[in-house]
Amino acid sequence: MTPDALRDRIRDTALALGFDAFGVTQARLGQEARARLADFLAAGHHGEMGWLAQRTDQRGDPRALWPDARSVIAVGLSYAPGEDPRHIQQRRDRGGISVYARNRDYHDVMKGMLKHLAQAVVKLGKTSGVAGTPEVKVFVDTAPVMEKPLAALAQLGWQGKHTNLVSRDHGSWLLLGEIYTTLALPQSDPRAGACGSCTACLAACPTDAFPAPYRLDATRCISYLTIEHAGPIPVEFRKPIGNRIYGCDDCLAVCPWNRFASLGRHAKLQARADLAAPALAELAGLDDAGFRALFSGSPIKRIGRDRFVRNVAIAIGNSGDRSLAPVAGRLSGDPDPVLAEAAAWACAQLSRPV
Ligand code: B12
Ligand code: SF4
Ligand code: SF4
Repeated sequence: MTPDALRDRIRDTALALGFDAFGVTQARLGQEARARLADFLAAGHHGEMGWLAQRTDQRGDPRALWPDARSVIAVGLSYAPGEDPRHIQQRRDRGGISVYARNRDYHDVMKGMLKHLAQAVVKLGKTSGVAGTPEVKVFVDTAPVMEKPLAALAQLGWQGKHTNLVSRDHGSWLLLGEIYTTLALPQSDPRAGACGSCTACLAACPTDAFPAPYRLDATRCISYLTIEHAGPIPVEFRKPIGNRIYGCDDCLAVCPWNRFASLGRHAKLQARADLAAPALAELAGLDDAGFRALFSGSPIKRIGRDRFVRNVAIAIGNSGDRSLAPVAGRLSGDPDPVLAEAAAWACAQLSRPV
């Protein structure tokens, strides 16, 4: 089998397994990506995500992570929603959960599929006539891997001004995963696509988290503030957060390339009915056991009840719905001091004259 034919067989297998995007690049990142990572860290834009500043040699170079790696297979799963997720912002007694987190944890979904694809890569590699048994390692999100620049090199799309990968076929709604392999596979053919003069995502950000196009100050991003940040949410961001209780999609949702995306076909990544527009009053009543039961198998489980209900308290403060004042009042006596303070802030917001 020629190397091109081998790559195409792997691509066909990936698509048959349910992946929506596939590409191959060499196990190498340019100096530019490393320099940009260094700039991001030097500016402190990673905030409390100290793990981003560790193992930067491996993050910036696939071969520093695994010296035997020769190629990177990059794949994407579409989670394109059926409607504009920002609609929930009009329903202020409800909480807005970002699109990727409304059902099963994509890490689990993607990892299972990647393992099947990796087995197929080994099998196809062995039958293709290359010497020895090919080796593979699979990654999704949490490893020291710069997934966006690698996916861009593998021609899945390009990094948009909101910094995420934009695909011609799936807009801004692709989740990424990779297989590093010892197989030498040919690079995927280049595909056109670019942001051009568009700046819609930069203008759409409620917290001004983009100091410049292609640069994100994560410490201002609602995704960081509601998911990664453990302490009190700085007061300047509380109003702009609105009713977003886990992550944010505004910069993704405005992208004009989403026009070409058809609804994601993975049932496990489509919104669960009870998480599409959950009532803030009900979420505020969750104790630890209730939280774990509601979010079993969901990525939200990772942040724990206290941080999640802290976010719910901020959303209650922004609801303008005085019937929620007793709910906030109860939470202001919570044993978790960060949650109690957020709830006290919410009470103060709701008692203000309108
Ligand atoms: C840390 C992290 C976050 C942080 C920081 C985000 C960030 N942009 O860095 C926070 C918590 C804020 C976050 C939020 C989200 N994340 Co996130 N996150 C990551 C993670 C773990 C690492 C990203 C990273 O390396 N950041 C460091 C900086 C340096 O990297 P960078 O953004 O690529 O920076 C580049 C640009 O600044 C660029 N650059 C600078 N100047 C210029 C100039 C030009 C001309 C160009 C072209 C580029 C350029 O160069 C840098 C290096 O390439 C990745 C998974 C992974 N292992 O890669 C997921 C990942 C990026 N996240 C993902 C998602 C889905 C999200 C959210 C949409 C979730 C949500 N709905 O709330 C938001 C989107 C917010 C946003 N606009 O980025 C997906 C994105 C998929 C995609 N299509 O790109 C990833 C890839 C996870 C996955 N496996 O699918 N995330
Ligand atoms: S996810 Fe939301 S807060 Fe973060 S950069 Fe995008 S629009 Fe801004
Ligand atoms: S909204 Fe516009 S600028 Fe932002 S990523 Fe999409 S095309 Fe690029």
